[in-house]
Amino acid sequence: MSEYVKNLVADVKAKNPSEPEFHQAVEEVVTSLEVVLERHPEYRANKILERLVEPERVIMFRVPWVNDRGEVQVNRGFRVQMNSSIGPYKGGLRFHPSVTLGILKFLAFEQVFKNSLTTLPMGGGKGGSDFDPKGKTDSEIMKFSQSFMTELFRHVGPNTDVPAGDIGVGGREIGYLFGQYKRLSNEFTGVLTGKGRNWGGSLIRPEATGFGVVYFTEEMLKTKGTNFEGKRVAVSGFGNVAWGVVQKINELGGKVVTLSGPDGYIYDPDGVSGDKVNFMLNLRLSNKDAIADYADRFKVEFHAEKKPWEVEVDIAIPSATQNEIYPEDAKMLLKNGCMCVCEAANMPTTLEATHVFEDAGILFAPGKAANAGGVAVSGLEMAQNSMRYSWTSEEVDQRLKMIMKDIHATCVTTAEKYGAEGNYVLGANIGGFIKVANSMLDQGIV
Ligand code: 2IT
Repeated sequence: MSEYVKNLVADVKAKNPSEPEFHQAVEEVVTSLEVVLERHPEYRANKILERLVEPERVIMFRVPWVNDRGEVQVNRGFRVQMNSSIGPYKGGLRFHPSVTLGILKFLAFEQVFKNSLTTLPMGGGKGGSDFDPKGKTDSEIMKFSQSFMTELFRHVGPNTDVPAGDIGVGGREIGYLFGQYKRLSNEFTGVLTGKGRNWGGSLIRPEATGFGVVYFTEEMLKTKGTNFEGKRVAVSGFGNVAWGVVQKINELGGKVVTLSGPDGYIYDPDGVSGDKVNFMLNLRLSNKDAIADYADRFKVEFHAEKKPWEVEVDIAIPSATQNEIYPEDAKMLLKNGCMCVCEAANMPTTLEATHVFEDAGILFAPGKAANAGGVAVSGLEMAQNSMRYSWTSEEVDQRLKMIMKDIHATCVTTAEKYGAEGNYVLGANIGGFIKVANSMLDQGIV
């Protein structure tokens, strides 16, 4: 690491204590950027990196609401507006008890590069709350979402900041948030993406993250002359992203043999297909945040408190949350012959585990490239809303496929250009960075 990058990372740590995930995301990106900084002194001279690690704006607010028993509840709400150099802030909302400012800053930071990679004009942001949907009733989720939007509405808008879903926020929550925004602003507008298909949502948005990940993985496999046919795949999570991943892998002839939740993982040697895929959707809607019911229902193995990375598979697609693959998990995957790891979640692999994969030379793609299909179709939803028009599923899917191919090509050619052939982490970080950095240069010191 150069002195400059070392000092930059040290400054970020000193200035943002107790935000380890943010430090991790920054360290990964700026380390990849060293070669670019050498070739382009103007980035350093204009303090592009120092500006990138400082959010343009952070909004924190109280979210008071009343539960079904009449008790007053107080949660914390956030929106991190990270960077708007290439478009309005864009990024999801996460409702989960683990949400802190640091978690959202890491996600917003990642989102800046991810959105740049999509080829669409979107800046980066992220928001959410420490609200725990687990065990809540539908009416409690509605009341919370309405209170959350009662403050957020003054900070967002179709040309300012366009939130969407993330963990704990799906079509149902987006509906409640949208209803409240419309009521407060007296405007029917594309302020959120992931909307219902009857009221401005894009077809394929619910599946887009998962489908995009699989299209990206297909491109990676192609570089090794292979495909999904007959491949065994370990998937973690069971939510919206995993659901899209499973569907598309089935279509392409692969077999998903694991799913996981905070309670453990299930091993289904016959593959998650048919009715089992619909079952996943109902599990998420049940607000139980557990996978054990799948094992009961379909009579398969359940491994309590364990992660799926101990199963013998060809491909691993972590689709749950950050930091779920540690070096020991990475080594286990390699030992069992895994040849490709594609991140569907945001930063599911620790820095150390990433190095294990890199040293082994297997195919490894970072989330900011591989899972960009979700936000890409959000961008397409914004385009359709602006036109007051909607495209067919085929049209949206076709565009999604093209975008994922583009992102893959950007990663591959950028890595080659900077002397790191096959390094998707470097390719994605540099590829995402250049467009944002040049736009910042164009727009002056702001
Ligand atoms: O992590 C992500 O890219 C998302 N949660 C989707 C963001 C979006 O605006 O669609």
